Formats: sequence, C-alpha cells, structure tokens
Amino acid sequence: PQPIFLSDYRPPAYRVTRTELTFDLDPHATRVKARLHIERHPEHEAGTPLELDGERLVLKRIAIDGQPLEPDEYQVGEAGLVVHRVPKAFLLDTEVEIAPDGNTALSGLYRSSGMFCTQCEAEGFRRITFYPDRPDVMASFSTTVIGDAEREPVLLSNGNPVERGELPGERHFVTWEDPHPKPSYLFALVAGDLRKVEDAFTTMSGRDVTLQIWVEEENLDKTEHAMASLKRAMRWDEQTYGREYDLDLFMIVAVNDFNMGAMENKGLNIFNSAAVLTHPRTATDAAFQRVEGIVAHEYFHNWSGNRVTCRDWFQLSLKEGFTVFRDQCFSADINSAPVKRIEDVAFFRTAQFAEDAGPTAHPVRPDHYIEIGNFYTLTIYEKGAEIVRMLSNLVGKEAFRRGSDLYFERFDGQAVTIEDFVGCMAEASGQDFEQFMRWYSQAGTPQIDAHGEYDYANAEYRLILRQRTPATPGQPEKQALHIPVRLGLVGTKSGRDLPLTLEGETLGTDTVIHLREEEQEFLFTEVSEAPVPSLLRGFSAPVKLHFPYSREDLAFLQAHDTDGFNRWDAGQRLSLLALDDLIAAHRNGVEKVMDPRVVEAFRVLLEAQPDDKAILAQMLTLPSEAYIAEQQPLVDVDAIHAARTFVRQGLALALRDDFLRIYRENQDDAPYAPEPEQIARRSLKNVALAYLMAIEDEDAVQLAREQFEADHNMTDVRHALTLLVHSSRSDIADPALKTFGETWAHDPLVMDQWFAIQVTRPQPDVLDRVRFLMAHPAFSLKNPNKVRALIGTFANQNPVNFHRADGAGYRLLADTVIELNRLNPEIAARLVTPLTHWARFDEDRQALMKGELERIRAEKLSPNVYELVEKALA
Ligand code: B3K
Ligand code: ZN
Repeated sequence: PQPIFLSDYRPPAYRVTRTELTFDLDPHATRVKARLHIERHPEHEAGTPLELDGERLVLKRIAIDGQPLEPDEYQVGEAGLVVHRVPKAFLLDTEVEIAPDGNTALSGLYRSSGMFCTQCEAEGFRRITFYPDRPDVMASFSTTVIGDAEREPVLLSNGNPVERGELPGERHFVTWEDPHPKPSYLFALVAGDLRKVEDAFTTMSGRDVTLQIWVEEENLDKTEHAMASLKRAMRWDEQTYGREYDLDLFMIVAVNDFNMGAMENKGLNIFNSAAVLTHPRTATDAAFQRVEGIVAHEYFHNWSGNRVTCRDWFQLSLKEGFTVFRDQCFSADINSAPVKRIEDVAFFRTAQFAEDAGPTAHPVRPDHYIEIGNFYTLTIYEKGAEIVRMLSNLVGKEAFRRGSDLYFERFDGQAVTIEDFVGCMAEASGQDFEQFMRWYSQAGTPQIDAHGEYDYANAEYRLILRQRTPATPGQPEKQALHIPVRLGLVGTKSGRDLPLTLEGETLGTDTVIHLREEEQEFLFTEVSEAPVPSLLRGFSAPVKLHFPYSREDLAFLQAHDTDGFNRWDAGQRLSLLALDDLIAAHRNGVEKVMDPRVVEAFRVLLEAQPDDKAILAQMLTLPSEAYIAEQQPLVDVDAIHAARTFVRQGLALALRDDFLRIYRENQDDAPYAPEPEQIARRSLKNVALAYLMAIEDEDAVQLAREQFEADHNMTDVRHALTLLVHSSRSDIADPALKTFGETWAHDPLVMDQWFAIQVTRPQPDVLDRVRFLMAHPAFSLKNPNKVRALIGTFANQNPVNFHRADGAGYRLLADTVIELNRLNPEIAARLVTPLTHWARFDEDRQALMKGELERIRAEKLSPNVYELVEKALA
C-alpha cells in the first residue's frame, strides 16, 4: 500500500450534481442501480478520463446517456472504474451486484442482526456503487429501496420519504429524496423489522420536525434518554450557535454491529446500540452521559460536517475537532462544567498523550496517510477539540460566535479546509493566527518547563516559561507554538488569588499569558505576598506543564485554588509525587511507606462539607494506572499497580470511618434518574466503597453484596459486582457473577459489561478467563462491541495481566488481531495499538511485543493493520 499526500490534492475533474439510486435488497446479491448526473469541471480539458472508485462490486451494466458502453470503452480494476472518453455533461447509468451478508468489515452495505445497514465514512460508499467517493463531490440524492415486505417492513434512507408502494412477489419500496447536496460518505440506508419511538420538535423559526428512533422491538423501552438528549441538543444548537435543523424528519437507528459509536448521515444517524440505548437497569450513569454526548455530537454534525464538510480527509479535524468541542460544551452546560472538564482532560492526558508519544504520533492535520480509517484518532478528535477550545478562548465568546456564523454562512453547501475555519475566526476577531496554525501541522505534546521566583523586597514575581516539543516520527525539529497559559497567583498568607499586574497593566486575578517564544519571562509587579502560581488553569492548552511544586504547595493549591480544575489537578500531582516514591521503593525492594501528606490532604477533603459531590468524587480518585504510566520514563506495570494499591489501602486504613460515613450519607433509594445531583451522590458513594474494598473491610464486603443484591440500578450493581469480582472474595463474587450472567443473557449490551468486569480482574488467573470467555456463546469476533468488551478491555485496562512477563497476554492479542485482520480490518487495527507502544517497556517485554508485531507482519495484511505495524516496527 502506498501513502496519499495532502500536497497532491487536486479538485475533482468531474462533479456529480445529482445521484439517483435504486437498491433491490437481497442478503447475498443486492442489486444497486445508480444514475449519476455528471459534469466536467471547466478547468479540465475534454478527453480527461472519468475515474470512479469501486471495491468488491460486480458490474452488470454501464451506459452513458442511455447508450450501453462497449467493453473497450471502459476498464474495471480492483480499486474502481475508468471510462476513457465522456462528454462534457452526461448521465451515467451503472448496475452492480454486492453481497451484504459476506461483508464482515462492516463498511459499505452489510447486515446486522438480520437488518440491512450502511457505514460509508470514510470510504465505504465505493463498496456500494461506482462513484467519486471523496468528500468534495456533493450531490442531491434520490434513493429507492426495494425490500421484502415481511423481512424488511421498514425501508429508510436520507431525507424525506416521497413515494412508497407494493411490488410483485411480496416486495415493496420507498423512495427518499434528500435535497441537501452531500458527499457520498453521508449516505445511509437501513432496512429491516424495526419499531419506532416518535416525538416532535419545533424549531426556532417555527418549523415542525418529526423525530424518530428506530430499534428492535425488545429495545423500545431504552430510547427515552436518547430522545430527550436529542431535543436538548437541538435546542442548544439553536441557542448557542443559531443553527436550526433543516429537514422535516430526523431519524436515529440502533444497530448491534457497528465499528464506531455512531454516524452522522444526513437525516438518518446510525448508532451503535451501545451509544443510544439506555435503561436504568441496563446502563450505568457513565453510559447515560455517553449517550447524551454522542447523540448531541452526531446531531451537531448536521451543521459542522454535513452542511459544511471537509474538502479532503486530511481536514478531518475540521468537522471532528469542532464537533467534539461543541458536544463537550453542550455536556458541560447541562451537567457540571468543572466535572466534565476534569473527566475530559483526565482521559485526554492519558490516551492522547500516549498516542503522541508512540510511533503513530501525527499532526491534527496529517500530511499523509495510507489508510484513512486509521486516522479517526484521539489526536484528530480530542486534540482537534482542544485547539478549537483555545481559539474560542483566544477570541472570546462573542467573536467566536461571529466567526462560526461567518463560517456556516460563507461555506454552506461547500467542502472546505481548516484554513477556511480559522480564517473566519481571524476575520471575526481581528487576530492573527499565523503562528497558531502550527498546532495543526506539528505533532507531539508540547512541554512547558516553568519556574518562578518571588522577590520580597520589590514585591515582584518572576515567572519563566520554556517550551519544547519532542521529536515525533517524520518531524525531528519543532517550532515554538503560541501557547495560551491561563493563570493566577495564590497568596500563601491570604489563601486568595492576588491582583495581577504585568508590565504595568492590571489584569484582575485570573489572566492569560501568551507563550510564543521558546523561552519567555513574565514579571508580575505589586505582588504583596509570596504566591504559589496556579498555572494552565482549566487546562488552557494541551501541553505537559512541569513546575517544581513542593508537596506543601500542592496541598495548598488543592485547598485554595479558585479554579476547580486546578484544585483537582493539584491533588493529582500530589498523589503522583507520592506514587513515584512508592514505585521506586517497589523496584528497589525497599519497604513502602505511606506519605502522611497525602493522607492529610484526603482527610481534609473528606471532612469538609463538599459543595460539589461530583468534584469531590473526582478529587478522591487517584490517577489511573495508565496515567501514572504516562508519567514514567519506563513503564513498570507491576510497580505501578503495587504502588497504587498500596496508596488505596493506606488511605482506606487511615480513613476507614470517613469512607464508611460518606458511603452511608450518600445512599439513596429515590427512583433512578440520570441527573447530575443523583449521579454525583452515586459516584461519591461508590468511590468510598472502592476504598473500603481495597482492604476488603468486612463491612464493605457486606455493603457491596447488599448493593449488588438490591439491584436498584446498573451503576450500583455493576460497581458492586466489579469490586467483588476484583477482590479475593470469590465465595460472594462467583455466585453474583453467575446470577448476573443468567439474568442478562438475553441482553448483548449488558453481557458486554459482564465480560469487561471479569477481564479487568487484577489476579493472575485472568488470562485463562479471557480464553474461556472467548468461547462463550455470547461472544463473537464478528461483533465489534464484543471484541472491545473482552479483548480491548483486557489489553487496555488490565496492564499487569496484559503485560505478563511470559508474553501470553501479547500472544493472545496478536492471535486475535490476525484473525480480525481478515474479518474486520478497521477493528483489527484499533486492537493492535497496545502492542505498538513497546518502546515504553523493559527490554524483555520489548522483545516479546516486537516478536508479536513481527508475527502479525508476516501475514497477508489489510492496509489498516499494515500501516500500524509498519510504523510500530520502523
Ligand atoms: N464521523 C463518524 C466516524 C466514522 C468513521 C468510521 N471509520 C463518527 C463521528 O465522529 O461522529
Ligand atoms: Zn464526529
């Protein structure tokens, strides 16, 4: 496979203005007729051949303006179709045959639980018909779907239904018309025996929109939350961005087999059932919140992605970074903003930083790729969102809104670039983003080394910031970025934010300084008392910040910082320092000693009256093993696990009564609701229970058992079951696990949780359990959710067992990747990721991990897996 380069971009020679499709559905042999209205772009000369993408299509008929083509007038290859000579403007008719049943890659038209469905982004449409399958070709679509009246009573596609009728042989059809020009990646079709839940929404200009969620019959009771979330998202986009929905109908369909979370097809969003279905008994609080966020995300794409789309796939972050930013702000607005920020950043610093530090590190706008399917990454999505967030903070709320209005108006119906977006922000604010654009082209996590000095005599505080971005593959040298650093100076005497004066300018108590050079000094004057700086408030830039804080400084900030995010972060930093010592002690075989300052900091937290329980729950949560690993020069999974367990146990022993009290105070029998207040109580209560279970306190074991048996809601049940299964109390855990598995054998989404709970067990017997569960009747390698729940969870969330010294964890993963490479390359490529981080481990493990990568490389690989393995072994 050869890479594709951004610098090779050329506008299409031919555009399609209108696309008329007819699907005659059949599981093994679906016929697709396409009539394309095609025009040559005036800049291209007559005689330019027409090139269409197409994969795995059997061509049955081809005609231009009604004239069938002779065999020497065109050529069909592995990647598509070339017609040597075509007129300036013409109608192209093709008919192809495809086999949805054999489509295990879940890209193009495939079958899931007996229904037909599609996934076209990024390049799946070429598996449906011959087409210029690129986002800068936008056409209006008419789609006629013909299906079996009994097997497929419901026939859906994009837009509005305009005609339906009966056909001979128990067949029927529906014709859909989508007036909004769209690229092929937004095409969708669904056909099957589905039921709907319907609601209505009146837009801000008074238009009535019908909302439908289509599911299998047994899931009809799991749609309420998604529908409520959709309506909230529609209103929010009107109020926050002035964006209104633009069709009479908006549909969501839940499918069981789906490579990603969901897809924003015009008017017909297709969702992984895991990203849309919820019920208090089957879904956790986290799942409710995830559904809310994804429903909103896909809906927001209707403007940021569909009405204005990407010129080419290098611009993917144009729609994804912006839309993630939009969904983050939405969730922050309707839940707790600081908690949302903490959760997002905790995830970002763990997972995106790891991506940046590995062999697949790439810029938010990559300049080349082999397989675009590999670029739906944390960098494109989450780092892209952080960049949009910085832009929004730099220009301010109002200019950002003016800029986004300008963007949506100017580029409506067009396929554009990241420059177009940033250009609108520049125009709306009058600011210059030339240096800022480096955020899009430069890969890697920038690091800031900071230090400060207080000059008592002159009442001055001198802050020195130095930035450097480590080399990443293909980018040895880095340039200085424009990094906005939001900060305050917290007076050590008063415990208050001090007024800031910088170069004679008074700036309030919280301000942003702009680091643009490699090194810069900021001199704050009239600083009346010695401060501790609170830096990078709210995580104002996606960087690693090093500052030589003492543990006393951190405890102080944790108690006094006015920025909720930095209060949390100070606690994390304090825990990390203590964990560092314990990791070293473990490695050196020295006795571990608990840092009393950590215990003290936790005691203060537990004994204060919390004003926000959700934040308190976050503050009481230690950095994850993965995040601790991120901080280490060389990852020692066993030492990290031992150290973290030691701190958890130390805290539980020292603060047992507080944890018990917190648990009891936050128990709640009220009927379940996924509301911030209830969620906060549950998370606080469950954090407390987890600490007590770390020492297997007898009271706690009983509480966990009762919580499981009370069966009040899935959040509590799953948490209790997890704690029991992860403990040594198999006398209680085993029967509970059995009950749970039997109760929910009929519900695939709950069974996913049942798998995940078991494979995260830290005990060394878990690998056998993984193998055993892979043979369980509820498991299937063909279902991405199952693969993620069992294999993905094991490899990513059970470091001590995945990184077993004998390499058995690696072998299991590689075996699975090899099998999946044939079935579903996109999922196989995602799964291989943990092995690509081999450089972070000791030599023995490195050798084992590379050995497995080489074993994978020896296979006949899909471009997806090939690209990752090549990069990892380069
Ligand atoms: N745009 C889709 C991504 C689908 C990618 C499949 N390879 C989901 C989303 O970001 O909303
Ligand atoms: Zn998206």
